Amino acid sequence: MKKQKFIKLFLLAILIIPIISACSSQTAPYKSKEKLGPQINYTITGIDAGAGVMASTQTALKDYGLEKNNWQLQPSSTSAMTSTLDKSYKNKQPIVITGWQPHWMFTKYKLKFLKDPKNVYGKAEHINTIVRKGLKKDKPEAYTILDRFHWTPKQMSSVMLKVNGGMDPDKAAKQWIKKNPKLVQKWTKGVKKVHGQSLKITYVAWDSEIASTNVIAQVLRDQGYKVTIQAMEMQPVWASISTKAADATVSAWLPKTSAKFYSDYKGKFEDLGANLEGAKVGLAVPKYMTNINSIDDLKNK
Ligand code: PBE
Repeated sequence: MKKQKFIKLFLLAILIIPIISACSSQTAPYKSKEKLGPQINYTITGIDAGAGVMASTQTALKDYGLEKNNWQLQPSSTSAMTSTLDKSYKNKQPIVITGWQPHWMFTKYKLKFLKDPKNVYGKAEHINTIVRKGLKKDKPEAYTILDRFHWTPKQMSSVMLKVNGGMDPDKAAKQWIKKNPKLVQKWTKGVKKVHGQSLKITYVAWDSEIASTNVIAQVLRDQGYKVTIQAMEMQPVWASISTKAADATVSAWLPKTSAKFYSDYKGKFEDLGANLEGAKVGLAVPKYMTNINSIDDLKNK
């Protein structure tokens, strides 16, 4: 008798515990009348620790007095952050993320950047093309095309959305190039084809940089270069250009996000200017969090 009772209780426990924990871990829908902090355990959902937006967010936690009010930044990865965002968004739950544009998350979800009165993240960013010293002399054709490479956030987003939809980045790049012959021609006009020359481009595998790097790599392949692209963390990207282990990167978010590397490697690279303007980095929340519109609101509301 006792044994059967024990087995029944044990089975019941196995059944119930997961349900209870699921319920308890389940964040309730956003309550605009209650303070936000307790609803999300004072946690901002971040990405890879080496990203510039993470460093800026640590600064924001201090400058906005959030750190001393228990707020913390949870490092993870872009994919982990966007899947958490997806779950929260579908259940109208509260969430604060480290966001940036261009990025498909702003197309897929109705998100808003939080106002940043202390200008920690900067108003807008531009993405610059950085090449190794001597590239102009050694590979003038590549140098010219990299110098001319310039497109818009909308154009970058169209490639990113294809990749986010499951298309291979290389294929998405080829499709975009086929659909935008006039613009690509502006980058390659009068540049002679090359043969048997290789080129190495490094980047950080953020969705935005996967799009830009695959597009410029394919344009340079169409010019005759044997192009290899290699993904790595932010600091190694800058080191690869400064040590001439690589020829170029098109992933320098400036003036704030990559400021540290720009000054650390000053004089050891050539900056060819912006290949995209109108980018933005900051803290973002779903628009259904009607009460939260400024970084200050994280503390006060
Ligand atoms: N990002 C995307 C990068 C730059 C590109 C915003 C994640 C960063 O934070 O460094």
